[in-house]
Amino acid sequence: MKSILENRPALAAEIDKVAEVAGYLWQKGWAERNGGNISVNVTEHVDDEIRRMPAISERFPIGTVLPALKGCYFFCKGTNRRMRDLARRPMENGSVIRIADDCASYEIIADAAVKPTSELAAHLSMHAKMIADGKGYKAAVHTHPIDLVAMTHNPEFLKKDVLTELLWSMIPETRAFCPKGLGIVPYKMPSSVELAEATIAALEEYDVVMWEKHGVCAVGPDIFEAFDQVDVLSKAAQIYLTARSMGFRPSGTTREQMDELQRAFDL
Ligand code: 2HA
Ligand code: ZN
Repeated sequence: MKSILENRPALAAEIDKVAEVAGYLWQKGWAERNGGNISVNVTEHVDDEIRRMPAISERFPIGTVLPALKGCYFFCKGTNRRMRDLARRPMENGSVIRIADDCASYEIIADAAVKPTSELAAHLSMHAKMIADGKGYKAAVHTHPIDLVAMTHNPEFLKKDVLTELLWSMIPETRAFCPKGLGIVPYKMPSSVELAEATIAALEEYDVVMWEKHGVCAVGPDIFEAFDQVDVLSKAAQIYLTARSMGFRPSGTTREQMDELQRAFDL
């Protein structure tokens, strides 16, 4: 069977990036079994031939109505699929979906009838928010970084911006490359619409959002940028945990040092 990627180098390049990041998530230990998911808005790569492609699945409800997604197409990791398999064979472990005109349902169009991620409501809600924001963001990742998830088991770190300030103070790059910090979403049932709604509310202020005792979500212009933000935050968490395991509380950079950085980089 002909792949949708054939003779579409720009679309194929986006899927290559997804596969590369899927490999990183596995290597980092953030993607046990089917843990985590990736989605990319690929509408800009859609031509008339793709628009005419018949559905290869029934129509499934999203669980919520997202008018901003009318006419949009997404590549999504498949539900119950492993990140490490997505890395090697993206089109067998993910699929391209088309949002139906009712903006409340979708159908799969290529390459195989792989049903998308169980967190589809959250992913598509994030994409609707990204379109509304108009900043050209196209990618969303949800993953389970050990260090950051562990930190959410401390109620102190769930208070607004406590974790952000701590992570910023561990290494200057965190302040520079994750300037909005880390939003916190209190625990909600995985895959629920409530989790999706709380996530997009938190994205008003942040590009990376922590789901208490579950994982992170990050958005960005492409999947590399979304991944980088989680990577930077996880590095800061590692520095904190390494210092604690050496038996001391890290002093952290001072508020003055952070403010100096903010001015220098216009953050
Ligand atoms: O896709 O991570 O939150 C598996 C998950 C659900
Ligand atoms: Zn998860």
